[in-house]
Formats: sequence, C-alpha cells, structure tokens
Amino acid sequence: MKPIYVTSPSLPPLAEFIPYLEKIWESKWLTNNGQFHQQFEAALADYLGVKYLSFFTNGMIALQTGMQALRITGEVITTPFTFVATTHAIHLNGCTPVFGDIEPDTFTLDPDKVESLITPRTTAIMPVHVYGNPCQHEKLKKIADTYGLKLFYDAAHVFGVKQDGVSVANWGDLSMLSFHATKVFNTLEGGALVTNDAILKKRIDFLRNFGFQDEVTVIAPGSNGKVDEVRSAYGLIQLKYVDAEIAKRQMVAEFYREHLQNVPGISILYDLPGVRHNYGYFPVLVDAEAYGMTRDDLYEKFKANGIFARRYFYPLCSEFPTYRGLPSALPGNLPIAEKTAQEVLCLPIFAGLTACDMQKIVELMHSEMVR
Ligand code: T4K
Repeated sequence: MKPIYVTSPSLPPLAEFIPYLEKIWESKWLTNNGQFHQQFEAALADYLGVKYLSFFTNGMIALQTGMQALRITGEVITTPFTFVATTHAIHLNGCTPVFGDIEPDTFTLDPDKVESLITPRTTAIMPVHVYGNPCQHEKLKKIADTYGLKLFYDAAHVFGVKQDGVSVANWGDLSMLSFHATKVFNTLEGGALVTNDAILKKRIDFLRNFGFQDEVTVIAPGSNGKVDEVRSAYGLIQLKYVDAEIAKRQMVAEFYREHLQNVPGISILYDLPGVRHNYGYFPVLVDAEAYGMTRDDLYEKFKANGIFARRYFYPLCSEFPTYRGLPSALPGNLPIAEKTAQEVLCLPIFAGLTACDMQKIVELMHSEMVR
C-alpha cells in the first residue's frame, strides 16, 4: 500500500535544472547575493505583485529577522492556532506572545478580540493567514494604527493568494512567506519578507547578512538568512509551474467539496468572496456526535488505510510547555481555538493526488455513516 501523505511536493523537470547547475559549477559563485538569487528575488516580486521582497533561507529565520527589523519588543498579540514557528519567533526575539481567540469560519485571529489584549507593553500584532484564509486586514490595520502598533503578518500559507485582485502579501508593515517543501510553492527550504517600505527592505537585507552594511561596517547583530545559488535557480524554474500547481490543487478541493458536502458532522470550507485561493490545505472539522466518530479516531482510521492526514494545528501553541503558563493561554480563554484544534483534520491535497486516492479518502469518510 503506497502511503498517501497530507502533501507531496512538486519538483521542476530535472532537465531544466541541469543547465543552471552547470552555470553555478562554472562560475563558482555559490551564495551571498549571486546572479540567480538576484534574478529570483526580482521574478518573485513580479509574480506576487509586491514592491520589495527579500528571499530567505527559511520562513522561521525570516520571521525572527522581520521582528528585529521592525524593532518589536514587549508583548505581541497573536493567534494560538498556527504552526509553532510563529510563537517561537516571538519568544526567541525576547517578546511575550499574548494569545487572542480565532474566528470560527476562517480560523484566523478575531480582530474583535484584539483590543482588550492591548497593554502599555504591546508593540505589535502578529496574525496568521492560516490555511491561506486572509485575515480581516482592514479591522486589524485600524487597531494597529489607533494604538501605534506594528502589523506583521505570518503569511506562510498565502503564496499567490489575492483579495480583490491584490496580493495579500502586500498587507501590513511586513509579511513573511514560506517556501518549505510542504508548501504550494517550494524552494526545498525557503521563505521571504515582503514590504512596501524601501528603508525597511534595506535594514532586512543587512540583518539577513550578519548586519553587514559594507565590508567593515556592522550596523546590528544580524543573523544568516541568505540563500545559495542552487535553491535560487530551482526557485526560478519552479515559478513557471506554480499556476498549474494551484489549478490542480483547486480540482482536488472541488472534488472534496462535491463529495463531502452532505456528510453529517463534517464541515468544510468554501472559497471566500473576492479571494483567489491557493488550496494549500484542505481542513475539515469533525463533530464527533453528529459524525459518529471523533477526529482522532478518523485520523487513526485513515492511518490504518495508509492515509496520513494531519491535525494542523493541534495542540494549540498556547498549550506547549513554554507558553501554557501565560495568562492569555489559560484553559477556557480561547474557546473557539480550543474547539477547532480538537476537531480539525487536514486532508491530503497536492497536485499529484490521483482520482483513485481522492475516491479512497472520501469513501473512507462516508463509510462512517453506514456503520
Ligand atoms: N508559520 C507558519 C504558519 C507555518 O505553517 C510555517 C511552516 C512556518 C511559519 C515556518 O516556515 P518554515 O521555516 O518551515 O519555512 C511542516 C513544515 O515543516 C513546516 O514548514 C510547515 N509550516 C508546517 C505546517 O508543516 P511538519 O512537521 O508537519 O512536516 P513533515 O516533515 O511531517 O511533513 C508533512 C508531510 O509532508 C510528510 O508526512 C510527507 C510530506 N513531505 C514532507 C517533506 C519535508 C514530503 O513529501 N516531502 C518532504 O520533503 O511541518
């Protein structure tokens, strides 16, 4: 039985990659802002329709560098319903995460819960466009502007996502994208910071290279977030194929929607008005009573049949030992996030998922109804 994972990366044709590798071998220029790195940054900014973009070695280092570039300190209001990188970046930058509850229909940070969490120590809001669902930007921006807070989006899941024709990665003071192997667009590992502010872009690029401004001037204690020429060249080729990847994923999402819409106890998400989605994830919510089986039992049943669905994002970040003692993390404070984390299951979705695989997945879910 060939396992079916929650995702499987698409790779560019190997033959297209070889000439790039030959050029890299010939030039011996391997990293530190090489020609393919520069070309890729420009091509990516163009594809995404954003002003300034800095390519990073991964999303986590980009998040940490972004916080440093924005000079975020003290308390940061964020969501508990995310991959732990978001919360860790806040913690590792010496700040305290303050968790707000999420919205039940998009699973993103609920703007109406943010204001009551602001204290004199708050300097930023860090929301997440989880599963590629755009946050309520206008409301969050209004709060950030009113209280003089930075707005830094963890945009790891929104590659190519647009709202009313505009790239969601444009929002806020800064956005972080991830190009990890498990994402819609991958550079093996990789990430980016996106901003509309030229001075901020400059600071980010210094911090990405140990803080070097020139050969002898170090302006701040920067990290090493640079990317090599091999991954930059790979990214350049990948860009040609990403629209086809998204189109195939959309077909998978439509299949699931058609075949799961009437399963009692299973809730699914639909496209949001005005949003061009990327179909990076296909979360379902399992209401154990109505469905006749818990989320965890369905997860185990899938596993027994070679299907490795994932419980993203369970447990909540607020439940990990480092964070669970924080006042905002105490049980009962985040009821919608707590319920969602108990019920959510992300079904396999990727371009290479076959019709046979999809059929098997929905049949396994339907078979619960006739037990
Ligand atoms: N913020 C958010 C909201 C994020 O979701 C993430 C990353 C970040 C920040 C940080 O960005 P990066 O620093 O990662 O760029 C995965 C990814 O490692 C992680 O990037 C991602 N979020 C998270 C949601 O998922 P795991 O622990 O679930 O990965 P893993 O290794 O279990 O892979 C999942 C499945 O994917 C495997 O069962 C099989 C398949 N797979 C995986 C890899 C690595 C492949 O087929 N090929 C592969 O190379 O975290």
